[in-house]
Amino acid sequence: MTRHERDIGEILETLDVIAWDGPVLTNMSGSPVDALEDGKVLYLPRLGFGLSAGETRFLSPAMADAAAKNVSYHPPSDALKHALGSAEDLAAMKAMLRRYHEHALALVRLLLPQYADSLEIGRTSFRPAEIAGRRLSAKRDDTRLHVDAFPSAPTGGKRILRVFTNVNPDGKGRDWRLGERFEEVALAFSGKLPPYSRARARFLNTIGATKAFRTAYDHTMLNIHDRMKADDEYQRAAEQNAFSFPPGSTWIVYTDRVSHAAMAGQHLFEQTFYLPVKAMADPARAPLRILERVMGRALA
Ligand SMILES: O=C(O)CCC(=O)C(=O)O
Ligand SMILES: [Fe+2]
Repeated sequence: MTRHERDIGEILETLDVIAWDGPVLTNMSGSPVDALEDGKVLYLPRLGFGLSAGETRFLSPAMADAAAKNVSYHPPSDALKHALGSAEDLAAMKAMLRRYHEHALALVRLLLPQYADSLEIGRTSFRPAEIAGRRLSAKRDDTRLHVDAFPSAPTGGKRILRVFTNVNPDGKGRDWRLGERFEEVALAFSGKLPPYSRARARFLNTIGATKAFRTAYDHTMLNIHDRMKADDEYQRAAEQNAFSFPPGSTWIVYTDRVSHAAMAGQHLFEQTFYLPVKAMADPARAPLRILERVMGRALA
């Protein structure tokens, strides 16, 4: 089977933004929200995240605990996790992640003003470890094409919107693969799933294995995520485009809908947001609704 690519312009929508609070120069025909909801990646090639002279020392895998690999920050509670260093280092790292969070929030408010009142703030992460060559189980291996779905953090259908910025100081890109459209993914992987059990979902929630109740939607997405990653032939032969996001660039993507894999790269910032389906410009484009159409039943 020959592997197909799409024209990269069908996948990336490029916007010229050089400051986190604007202005935005674009010759896009539609709006940024339209492109995103349609499954495109908003690519901002000239929007970087500047580190101060003191912060560049954090560009080292030694700053994150070995098991987690990423430093994580929760803006609503101001809690920093998985960071290593002196009390002073931790305070400075926290301030750096907080600043990234504020920039990412300003950016989504600028580009996606219709979401401003409905966005929920998720975690901010700093990823100082090289991602190529890690040995992980298929399920945890983000070098395999997947749509995001997290075993312990069900969304109930809420969208997962993420902002990424490559801050690599040595000119190294963040090498991604971008896969086929979600409609195709849904057709390929939503058949013959293990049955959903509300009783099991309740149990998982009661014992704290999930942070919220795992709905039929979450069950479906998690199974699709795992099946995509486990399928070697799919990984090899599915339609996909390689793209390297250079240092000093930012991209925004609905990772619950866009099939993606991160192959190589080091030093990245990321901010996660959640958006209720009803806050979308067109809720019919949510994975929840697409899956319901493909599977012919309600999932929420
Ligand atoms: O670290 C990256 O470049 C992206 C990994 C990934 O799949 C994700 O964050 O959803
Ligand atoms: Fe992912």
